[in-house]
Amino acid sequence: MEKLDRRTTLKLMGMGAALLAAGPRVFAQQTPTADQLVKGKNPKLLVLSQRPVVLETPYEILASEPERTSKENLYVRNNVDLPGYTTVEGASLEGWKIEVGGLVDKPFTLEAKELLALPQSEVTMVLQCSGNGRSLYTPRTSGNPWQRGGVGNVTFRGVRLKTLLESKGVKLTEKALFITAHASRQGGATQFVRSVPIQALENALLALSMNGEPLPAVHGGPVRLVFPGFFGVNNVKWVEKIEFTEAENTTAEQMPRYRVPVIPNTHLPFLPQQPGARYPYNFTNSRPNWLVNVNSFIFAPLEGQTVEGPYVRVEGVAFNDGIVPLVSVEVSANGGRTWQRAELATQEKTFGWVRWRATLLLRSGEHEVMARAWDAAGRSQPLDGNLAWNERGYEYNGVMRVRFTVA
Ligand SMILES: Nc1nc2c(c(=O)[nH]1)N[C@H]1C(S)=C(S)[C@@H](COP(=O)(O)O)O[C@H]1N2
Ligand SMILES: [Mo]
Repeated sequence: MEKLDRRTTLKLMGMGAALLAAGPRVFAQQTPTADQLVKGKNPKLLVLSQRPVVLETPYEILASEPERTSKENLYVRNNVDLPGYTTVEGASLEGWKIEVGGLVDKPFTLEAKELLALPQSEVTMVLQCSGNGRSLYTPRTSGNPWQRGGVGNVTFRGVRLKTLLESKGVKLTEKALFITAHASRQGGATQFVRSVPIQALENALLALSMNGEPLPAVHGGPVRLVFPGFFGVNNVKWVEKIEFTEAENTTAEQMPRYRVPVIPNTHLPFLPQQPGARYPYNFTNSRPNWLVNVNSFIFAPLEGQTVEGPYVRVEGVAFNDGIVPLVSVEVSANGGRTWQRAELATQEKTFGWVRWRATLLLRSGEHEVMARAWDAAGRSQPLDGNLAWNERGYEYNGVMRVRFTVA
């Protein structure tokens, strides 16, 4: 007891001395804003973690950019920081090399700047952390407490991985079942490795730019391997090595992290857990956070707003993995008893989010509106998102509800 007290006293004295020495600035240093952690970010982004850097887009800021998320506002999720890559400015391609190997007939090493001379392709896609919405699970799970702002809609441009392989005359062998990408370890960064199924090669892109500007260093510049339709974690920033492999890699980002429980070889998208229960993750009783599940967000009205009635415009965005088109978004103002179809901006399949809007006739007073998207494969969102509760809090896609007042 006495020992503890003495230690506590000494610690407090130390803190006091530090405060005196540093003056009021010490408070600013203890809670850096997003722009202090990553140059060029909106200072209003929420700092979920300083090291590694994790920044969430506040929901009203996300909703203010319904077409495309700007580099200033896009969320950041580092598991591993790459020292020096903490700005929204681009990063130099000079000297950056990418090794391509594994189960191919001719492994090769590429000077990343060679990519500039190959045909370029563009894709607009949802970049979403599989932990997005995690804080809506109860009881609380492990991991960064994302609300709904671990997501954005961005346009990547670069060279398709397929195009690169063709330009080098490189062929995969039959045993190549996964694409395993490794991030740079320069500056002492620990490894970050992720595997996706070989089918992801179809749309894989070595991205050099985002939203028409050099790919921001913090978002993986100078080169990032993106897989449209796949959750954030699979889109390896600062890519340095691409291997074609027979199996998923076995580092922590692949197992046990970034997975959800399943019954092997069934259609069930996840195996419901007793909320709060632990799970013995292995390669067969769980699957990785790969394809993005169907989701939709209400961007207007926002929670707590007061709007004019009786005709109220409700709008937002919806998306899926881009494998089949979305077919509808429905809204309900009576707790799901009846649903009204919203108008969708497009019914083409796309990796980007699709805007939708509906006009509801609402009397004055308080209302709760829900939105739910459906795709052509019949996939939708659970009314109770907690059904998918899993101990690491991944892949939340419960129907969103917004409460507001009609004047
Ligand atoms: N090299 C590297 N790539 C990475 C990560 C990382 O820590 N290191 N984090 C992944 C995760 S979990 C997500 S959600 C996205 C976040 O992308 P962003 O920071 O560009 O928004 O990057 C993925 N790619
Ligand atoms: Mo993530």
